[in-house]
Amino acid sequence: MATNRTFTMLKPDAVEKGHIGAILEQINASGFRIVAMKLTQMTKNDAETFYAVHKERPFFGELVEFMTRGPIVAAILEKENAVEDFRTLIGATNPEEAAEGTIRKKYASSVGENAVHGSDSDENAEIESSFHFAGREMF
Ligand code: ABT
Ligand code: MG
Repeated sequence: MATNRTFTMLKPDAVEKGHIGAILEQINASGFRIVAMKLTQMTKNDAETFYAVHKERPFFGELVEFMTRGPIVAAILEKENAVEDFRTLIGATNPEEAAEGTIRKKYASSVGENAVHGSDSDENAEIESSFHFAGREMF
């Protein structure tokens, strides 16, 4: 299996509740190497662009509102099979359906406020990483 990269955000709910350290600890313990990382806040325009695929969905307004309400931790992670393994580590979108021990099971409160993002394909990992980071910020 080739080493590749995925993109993650610790969302405003996780940051507000003080879970940055615990989540990064679990990410590191699961074998991911941090290649880029920063605390940042998305503007309304950023969130509308980042989540453009969900534009027609009924929850789009709330999603943009939520993702812009406070700072997030954006990061790029490297590991063998990074995209799939990170989705496994975070668990299902709805924390009630997330497996025991996953990040969403432990730290998410609802489908809307689900603590963490993980890219869903290698292609999206690339697009999302370059949305948030310049080349000189990736190591
Ligand atoms: P993300 O990692 O945020 O992309 O979540 P995931 O890929 O697991 O889930 P998708 B389906 O991509 O959801 C995107 C965001 O929309 C929110 N959402 C989703 C709702 O608020 N209500 C819903 O009914 C559904 C299906 C969850 C995701 N979160 N954010 N932020
Ligand atoms: Mg998604």
